[in-house]
Amino acid sequence: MVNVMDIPEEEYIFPGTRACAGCAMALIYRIALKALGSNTIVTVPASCLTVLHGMQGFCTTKISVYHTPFATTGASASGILASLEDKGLADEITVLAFAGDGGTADIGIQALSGAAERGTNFIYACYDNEAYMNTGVQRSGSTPIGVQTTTTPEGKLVHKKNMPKILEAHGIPYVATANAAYPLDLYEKFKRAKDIKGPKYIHILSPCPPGWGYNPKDTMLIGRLANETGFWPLYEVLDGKFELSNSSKRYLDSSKRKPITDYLKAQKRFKSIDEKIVKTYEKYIDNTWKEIKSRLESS
Ligand SMILES: Cc1ncc(C[n+]2csc(CCOP(=O)(O)OP(=O)(O)O)c2C)c(N)n1
Ligand code: SF4
Ligand SMILES: [Mg+2]
Repeated sequence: MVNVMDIPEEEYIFPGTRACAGCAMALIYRIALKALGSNTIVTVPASCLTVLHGMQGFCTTKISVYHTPFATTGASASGILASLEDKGLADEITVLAFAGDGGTADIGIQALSGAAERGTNFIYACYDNEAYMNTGVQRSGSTPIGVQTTTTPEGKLVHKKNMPKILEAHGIPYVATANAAYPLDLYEKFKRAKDIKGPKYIHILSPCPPGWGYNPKDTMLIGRLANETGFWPLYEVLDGKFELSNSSKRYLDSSKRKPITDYLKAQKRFKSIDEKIVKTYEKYIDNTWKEIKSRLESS
């Protein structure tokens, strides 16, 4: 297990990015780059992460970043890797695709699926702020039920898409969930992914103060509640073997979980939900953990 002293001091993002105060995505990116080091090329589609990098002519990172059209993150990663292979550099340089939930669960899903199926040796990280934030909070396939966005003014009607499961169905060697509020776990997962050959997929919950409607100082608190209520369990699937991460293990016992209302009531995006939606969440969480238990028992 890593501790805070294991995290390298070197920063790969210069201070003063264009991300909002309290942005979890900026923290996730910072930790991921510390885990992967300077021999990394990142490919990024249109998103808040593009904005973080700055206007044309500037770049807030010390590493090479390729800005790719919205739908093409997976395909661009395969292209970068092919070029590195051609130059004999593929073993030295890590290819990291870093996209938002809209760029992953919706418009980029076929390019990602293709890269996973081809066995591209890359890490695909999805920072999931659960909506299209960069363009003013529209719903995505990863927006949870009941959330108010500009395109779901009365609350989204269906649950979020389960992207980690979809990637698992591709039979790739590594799939993990993570959460910006657990940076050591996040660091460890990127480190592990770096040493595995083939496609690796890490799906990270990324609280967003303006999009979720909470005070920027509460990003870690909100992220922790997602785990403590059982809504966002942390786990890894390594070569098909399912393992619950340490920070989520105690929530196998339902009595240890906080009520989901602690999470929902702390964010303005859930302000239109009623008792029926709360019950839907309770059932969703129960089902999620029943499945986790049966996977652990059968492995
Ligand atoms: C083909 C195409 N359609 C739409 C857009 C406009 N657009 C830019 S960023 C964005 C939202 C991205 O959402 P997500 O991937 O969740 O990242 P976030 O903004 O939340 O960080 C959209 C719709 C675009 N750049 N290209
Ligand atoms: S809108 Fe949300 S995800 Fe985008 S930069 Fe601001 S806090 Fe980060
Ligand atoms: Mg998003």
